[in-house]
Amino acid sequence: MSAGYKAMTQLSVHPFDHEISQTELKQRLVSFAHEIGFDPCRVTACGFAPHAHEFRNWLGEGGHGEMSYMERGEEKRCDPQKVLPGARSIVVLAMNYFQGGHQGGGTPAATGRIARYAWGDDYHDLIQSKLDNIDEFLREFGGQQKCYVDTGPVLERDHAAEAGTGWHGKSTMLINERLGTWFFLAEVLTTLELPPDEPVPDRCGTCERCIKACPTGAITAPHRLDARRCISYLTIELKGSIPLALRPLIGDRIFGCDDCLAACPWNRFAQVSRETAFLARPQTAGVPLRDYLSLSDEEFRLLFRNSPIKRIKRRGFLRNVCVALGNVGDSSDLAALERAAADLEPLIAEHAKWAIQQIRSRHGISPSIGKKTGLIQNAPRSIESETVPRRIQNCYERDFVCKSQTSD
Ligand code: B12
Ligand code: SF4
Ligand code: SF4
Repeated sequence: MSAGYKAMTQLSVHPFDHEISQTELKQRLVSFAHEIGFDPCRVTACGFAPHAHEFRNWLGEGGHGEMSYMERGEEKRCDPQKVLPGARSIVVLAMNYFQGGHQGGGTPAATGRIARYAWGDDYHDLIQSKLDNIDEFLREFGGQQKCYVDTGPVLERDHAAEAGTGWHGKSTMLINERLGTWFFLAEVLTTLELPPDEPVPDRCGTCERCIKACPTGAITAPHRLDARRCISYLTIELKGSIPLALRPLIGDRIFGCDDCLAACPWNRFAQVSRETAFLARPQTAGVPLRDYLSLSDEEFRLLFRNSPIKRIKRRGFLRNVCVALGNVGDSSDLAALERAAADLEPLIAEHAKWAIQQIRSRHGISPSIGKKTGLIQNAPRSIESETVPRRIQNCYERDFVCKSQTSD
């Protein structure tokens, strides 16, 4: 049980000893949610998703690409009663992850870009444990709950818009006038009836900056996103080969994409999150792209322990690194790419060969140069290529030292 929860229950009159009004229960819930790190916490009645029709059209057009879980959960996503029969309310929670500034170290072209949401620890684990606290809190008042963050069969943005957590931006991002777009959503479906909040007005106006900023044209019209073109989908969800035509448009992005978020003027008001777990990890700050290519499976797991990046495994991550190098790399990256072209994982090898071709044609390097001189195949590992494993070791050694010091 969290310290926050204990404090709240000590203050509260037990529900079975003393009836409290729905309004009072909601007030206590909101302050408890705030205390454990959520902001805002709002409520909507548990009804059919207002844009279920648009969601079904999106599936019908194949806008979800290979995300078959979206189809499997179709009925439940449209009707939350199918998720928790008898649910009366949906508590919508938001958690700010804005870190301020830019990812530390190096120039973006040399190091690759990772979407903000993945700079630090995995939000699923962190938020799920806080949702367990909310569940525990509501159980005290006789509620039965189902809690979700991202992975559940719920159209999260639809219910969040109903609760007034924000409005549906043209980028499809939910926008909150105080937080901008840099926040995660989570929902608690509950059998308790709580007073609903009001939706907020759409404040996009005539702006279309997100649509113009999208490098791949994935936002095909306001509120419509073709995931098959979205860099976030291509670098995270897609398991196989990245379509050739889209590779050059990915630029130096190696995990996710923030362009339509960064372009949104509502992010001018974003405040830095009070949750430090989302801060960028020192292990990956300023790592030259080519150095990632020397990671073994074990080193990859260590480097991205508790990070959202671990999900795509070494094969997916190195595939993305090859694409980024193909777009922004130069002749100094060829040696590392030649080694990756011989990787036992065919997905990595294929993307590395593509990257080599891109660099050669961009810099006018003849394919015979490396072969004749042996400069490329036999090139020693660059000094930097040793730094990733060393960084990992240093980090965990430091971690270990710090932990043992604090436990003294
Ligand atoms: C599948 C998915 C993806 C896919 C598809 C995204 C998409 N737009 O559909 C991909 C992999 C591309 C993706 C990318 C990202 N995702 Co995502 N994703 C999801 C997931 C699992 C489902 C989304 C979904 O249902 N899509 C189906 C389409 C039809 O729904 P939708 O795009 O949300 O559209 C809604 C509105 O646009 C509205 N609508 C439709 N038509 C119309 C018309 C009008 C006029 C209006 C007003 C509204 C409207 O209704 C739809 C249903 O609610 C949710 C979690 C969840 N369970 O909901 C997270 C989620 C949406 N993702 C999230 C994040 C953070 C991201 C990224 C920023 C990550 C990154 N940096 O790389 C990008 C942002 C890309 C973008 N512009 O959306 C957050 C968004 C938080 C927020 N503030 O909005 C969520 C909610 C996860 C979470 N729990 O925090 N994601
Ligand atoms: S996340 Fe990137 S690729 Fe996807 S819609 Fe937004 S700007 Fe386009
Ligand atoms: S960039 Fe403009 S149109 Fe796009 S979501 Fe933000 S305010 Fe709306």
